[in-house]
Amino acid sequence: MPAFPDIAKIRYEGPESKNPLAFRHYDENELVEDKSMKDHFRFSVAYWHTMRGTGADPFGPGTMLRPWEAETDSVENAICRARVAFEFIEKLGAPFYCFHDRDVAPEGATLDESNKNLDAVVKVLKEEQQRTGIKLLWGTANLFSNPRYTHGAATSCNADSFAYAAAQVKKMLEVTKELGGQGYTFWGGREGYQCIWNTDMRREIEHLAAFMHLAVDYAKKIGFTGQFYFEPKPMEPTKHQYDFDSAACINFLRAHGLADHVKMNIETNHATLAGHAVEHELDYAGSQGFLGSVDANTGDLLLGWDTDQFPTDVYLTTKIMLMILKYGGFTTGGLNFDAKVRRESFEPVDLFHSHIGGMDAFAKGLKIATAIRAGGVLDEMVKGRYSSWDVGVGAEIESNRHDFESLEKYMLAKGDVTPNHSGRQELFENVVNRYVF
Ligand code: XUL
Ligand code: CO
Repeated sequence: MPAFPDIAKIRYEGPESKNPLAFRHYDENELVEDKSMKDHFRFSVAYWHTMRGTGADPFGPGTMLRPWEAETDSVENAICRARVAFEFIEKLGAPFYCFHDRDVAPEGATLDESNKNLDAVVKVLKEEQQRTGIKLLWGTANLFSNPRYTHGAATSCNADSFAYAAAQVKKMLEVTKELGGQGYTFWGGREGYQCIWNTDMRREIEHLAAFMHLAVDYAKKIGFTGQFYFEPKPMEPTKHQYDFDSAACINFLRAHGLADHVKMNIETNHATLAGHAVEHELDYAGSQGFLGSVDANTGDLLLGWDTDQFPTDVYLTTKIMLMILKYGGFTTGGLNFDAKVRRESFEPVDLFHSHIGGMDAFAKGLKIATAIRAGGVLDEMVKGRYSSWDVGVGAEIESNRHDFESLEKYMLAKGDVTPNHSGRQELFENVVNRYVF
């Protein structure tokens, strides 16, 4: 019995289409800069939101109508849900999905039972992957929901929490390898603290690094060659998360010998919570050689928490795609919709509307981004702004031909700095808008 009997495969119908269950801009086969849209985006569905989101919030219980869900969270129900997930992803036409261990299979009474539950569902996920050709973008482990992680996992004051988390990640690395997953994501969950008085920060950060090294070592041991990612998030659930933003994460990776093994998974809403724009986070990670993957969503700028909404703003998707293209496009990574439908959007069809809207917004953003690149005006203007570095003293400094004494001599002879170029921010904004409308 299909879970979405009235919904056929979502097709591209073009910009004039009024069909709410069709793409207007996302045509997976269309070539843009010599690459199909499908390969540019590598869209992924997040199992935890799309299949497990209930719509619960701090003020009330879940609202989602999901006729395929049974009352109890059994392995049988998890298997039925996995089949529904693949019906959904296949009809949507997304090539990838992502999940945490506890999203796909219920936690058992013991670690051993949890592992067996996971194995039973993974068998079905593998079957469904083979049937549909849908692939696993990355796997991860839920190291934050169970009360055993109240103080965090790798950064907990309780060494047993670290050990339990290690066992969970060990299992998920095996599962991710079994499913041909192209990556593995560390998201801090509760890796941070609430109160400085009860916290040994140096020790906690060293434990986090040790944990990642153990994961890298185990991946090597079992032959898992996927890319590791670290996902920054500045707050929620703890007040001070150690993985605050790209800069903090990259510093941590470099300081602890992890730079060759781990790249960044940048999420829009997490960037906003850090007081950054996502393009800042992407440019920072990309310019440092750490850009790996993207959790595509958006936050509500008036609410100020992690609302995980579907992205529909073409300025946002244009900026993201400009950065992805600037750094050479995805290799192992992709655009994972770490986004959920609103509590009020409780019907199954809303899952389609939300993903279709996000995919179309990215398709339009990609087209605008490639037009900006092809036009070349923006690049030329940026280059012009830095032209003092292309000749004379600028070029000499860049090629290490100066020291403080020679620069002092140069300035004593020259006298003072003459302001050269206006920043022309308004003109830059207008140039971008030429391509948007
Ligand atoms: C939480 C979040 C996670 C990670 C994966 O805010 O973004 O779902 O993406 O653990
Ligand atoms: Co995320």
